[in-house]
Amino acid sequence: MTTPLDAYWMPFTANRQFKSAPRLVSKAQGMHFTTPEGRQVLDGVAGLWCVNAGHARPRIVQAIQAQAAELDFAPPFQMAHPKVFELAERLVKLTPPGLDKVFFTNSGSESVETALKMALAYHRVRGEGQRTRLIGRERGYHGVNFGGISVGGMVANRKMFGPMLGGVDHLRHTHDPARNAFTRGQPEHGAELADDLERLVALHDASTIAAVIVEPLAGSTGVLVPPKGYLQRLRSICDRHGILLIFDEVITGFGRLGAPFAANHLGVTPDLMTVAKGLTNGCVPMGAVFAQRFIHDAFMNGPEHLIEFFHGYTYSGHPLACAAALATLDTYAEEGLLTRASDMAATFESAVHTLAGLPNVVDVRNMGLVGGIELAPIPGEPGKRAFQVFLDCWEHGVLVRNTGDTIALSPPLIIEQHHIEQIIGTLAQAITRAA
Ligand code: PXG
Repeated sequence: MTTPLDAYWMPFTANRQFKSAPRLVSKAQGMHFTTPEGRQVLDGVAGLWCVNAGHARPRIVQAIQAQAAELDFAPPFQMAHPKVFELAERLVKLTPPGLDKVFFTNSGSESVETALKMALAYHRVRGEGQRTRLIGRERGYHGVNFGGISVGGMVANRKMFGPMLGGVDHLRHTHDPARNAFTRGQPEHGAELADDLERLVALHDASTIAAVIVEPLAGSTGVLVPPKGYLQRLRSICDRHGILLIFDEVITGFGRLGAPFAANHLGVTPDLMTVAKGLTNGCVPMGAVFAQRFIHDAFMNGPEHLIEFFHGYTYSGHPLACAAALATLDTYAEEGLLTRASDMAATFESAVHTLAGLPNVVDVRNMGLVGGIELAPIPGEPGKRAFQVFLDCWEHGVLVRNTGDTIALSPPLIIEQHHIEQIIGTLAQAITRAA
């Protein structure tokens, strides 16, 4: 390495470990990264759950190049450019009926903050300003900003940062290995955990609760698949009490489970839905919040020259991001990628579950093109075994993701059988070596 590594403080990274043995990628194409030394690494995680159509897709590359030359920036407040409208219209055709309005952001974290603010302001504009309480879930991940870590439930993301937002409470998580370990697809047990919301209503009163936010499938915490009927039950409790339901679809959006969104796949429509990542195939930062028409319409009151929702980002609906997103949607449509995970799910499921008998594998979970392999921690050193497996796979040409002691897989949706075999084969050897 000739480039000094000192100045860059890396995000969500063991900086000292990394800088002692750097892992760099300098090119990417299709299912593979290439390292500066010219080594090919198969991408088992779509970059970071985002490169759903695979890397360097020509249509997307060309769209970004052309857009940079044509219109580099357009002010997003009191002004706009044509592609942002075109993109919004295209997107709401993919969402479940009712989610007809879309607000643009630049990341999943910003989408979450936006959705939480929309929920609070929605209740206020309709005269229920006392609904200020936000409910998240243990083990939830909703990005790293203050709203997101407040409703989130991963302790390492919370404990360093003070009291965070007030008036937040949490549902229990749905992980129940005693009853559900090694389930293929959605677990049988746990729908009743949605009743935690009834308990919180009994504790706080529904009139104080604005919204509940959950990931339909919790990714970052280590792939927790929703128990059968759980999200339906949450939906009906929200309906009963006038509480908004927010789905954080930052990783489940854009085909990960076999339909455009988990909401379509599971037949449960939230009131607000956050996305990012696969929206632009990871090429240009962009996020979005989909809102039910009734939420949007509640804001459309008062004098017409006044701003209805005091929120937005300099780069909301950035022209480069819009061009990338439009070309991404074209690529998804041309190749049927938003439903391809359902075609591949059975093959992927069988392959992932072959890891079940290996040393220290305590659970295997899967849904669509998402897999989670949970390992027994090394006593006294939580997270270390999965980190070893991650490093071993990287050295043997496969990129996987470790979180806690779980290995997560979320490959590009263009994956073929032989890629699945390579990922699982490499992982099996790495898990065996980590015993
Ligand atoms: N919500 C969810 C459900 C996410 O998975 C975010 C929000 C935040 O998105 P941004 O774009 O602000 O990072 C995410 C991000 C992992 C991992 O290891 C997953 C994410 C981020 C970092 C690591 O699975 N997802």
